[in-house]
Amino acid sequence: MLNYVETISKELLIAASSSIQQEEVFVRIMYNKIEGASRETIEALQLSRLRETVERVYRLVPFYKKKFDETGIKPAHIKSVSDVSNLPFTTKKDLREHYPFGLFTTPMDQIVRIHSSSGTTGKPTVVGYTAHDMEVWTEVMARSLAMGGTGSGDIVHNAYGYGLFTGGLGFHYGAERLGAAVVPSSGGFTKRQLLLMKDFGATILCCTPSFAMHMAEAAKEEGYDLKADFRLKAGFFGAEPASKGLRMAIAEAWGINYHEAYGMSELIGPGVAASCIHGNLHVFEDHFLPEIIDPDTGTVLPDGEEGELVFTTITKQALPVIRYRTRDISMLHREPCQCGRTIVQIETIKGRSDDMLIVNGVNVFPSQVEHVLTKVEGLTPNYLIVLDKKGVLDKLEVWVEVDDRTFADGIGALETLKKKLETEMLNELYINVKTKLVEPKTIERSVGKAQRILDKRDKG
Ligand code: DLL
Repeated sequence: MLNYVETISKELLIAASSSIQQEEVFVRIMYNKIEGASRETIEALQLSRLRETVERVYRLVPFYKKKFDETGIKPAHIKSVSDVSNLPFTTKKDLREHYPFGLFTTPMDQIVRIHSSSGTTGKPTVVGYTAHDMEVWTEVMARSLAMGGTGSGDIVHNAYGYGLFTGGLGFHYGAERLGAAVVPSSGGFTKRQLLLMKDFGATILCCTPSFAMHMAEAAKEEGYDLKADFRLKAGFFGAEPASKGLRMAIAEAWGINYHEAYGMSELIGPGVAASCIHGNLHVFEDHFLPEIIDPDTGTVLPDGEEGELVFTTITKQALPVIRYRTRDISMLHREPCQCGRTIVQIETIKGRSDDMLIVNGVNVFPSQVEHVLTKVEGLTPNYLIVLDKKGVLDKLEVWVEVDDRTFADGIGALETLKKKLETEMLNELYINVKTKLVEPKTIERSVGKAQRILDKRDKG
């Protein structure tokens, strides 16, 4: 019987008629090789890369040397992949305290790119790439996009922001590597985006889930027929959490396969994990070593248990990070996927531990609220969570837009809908949530990451 890599190779080689196509096929086979490898092969590769990385940061970055010395850890102590859990954590605060380039391992003449995350307070987080880092990034982005069958002949409409944000340029390089034609449209200008997507015959859409939903709504308003006027077959959505309901609504509205893209600038940008045709989110663990920890104690948790994702980069040159605390809540799975990939899977991100709302002692993730909204007929996934104080108690209110039809049905229908929604919220979140149904198109849309929370509790 042919193994996974051989099956793919055979299928692709049969499909490839020209030599250029054959070359692309070989690139894809190379990418796929590690993704379907045995656990021993993956771990052997990870161990040698981990050792190199640990040795590198110990030798070149005083911050790491000091931290390792304080805990009595030496690079030579890394004997197996699981030994990574003996190393100290790195946090966003550490990056900020070494602003801008203090944790780089290379002199600036080897840096070819700098990105930075906006950050609402204080200094931004700055990340740098060597030429080799750019090559790794391009590879993992190509591998992400290949999960949706992207290749030459595809038109990739890239509506992630270009600039300091890693989304736009990350997807750009990956799509080009696969031989696809990229339309670098960046964010905003919804109507023009729709026009270009239709006229250029975009087959792949890349943007945040909230913007994908917004574009679907705008397209309907403009009188487009989403399935007949567009040629989209797949989309790569990420940079923010999206509930199952929202993911399904986007796939349904556009008539496409929904692929998720996960990553963060501190690790590389997008390209840390991507979901396959079966909807499983695979980590490119030949470059990023994941762990799940208890966010309060720092203890490593077993597969299948929910906690905070921690990553160690094992091929980065300019800015390797050791046990970086992402604050993202997820869990690991290692069962082989139907797609043939054996690389570890992460559960779709539930939210960030620092986004978790504590309402009168009960933990609530915005994604849970969104999940309820997408289950109730008559609502749109446009919402705002408003937190306030009433005396000593927290008050959580959800403002949500109703769809045009429900709005036209009048007060009676809205009252019934409101009651239904509040009951569903209580069942899902175990707290009383006040809801406010608002007119269609009254909640502000975002072109990048959506802002869903308004917390008024701290202010006076
Ligand atoms: O958002 C990189 C990216 C761009 C990923 C485009 C995917 C697509 P940062 O701006 O540094 O980088 O933000 C990283 O965004 O820690 C998560 O909290 C969140 N995030 C990213 N992808 C997902 C996702 C980019 N698929 C932070 N689901 C991360 C949920 C996500 N949250």
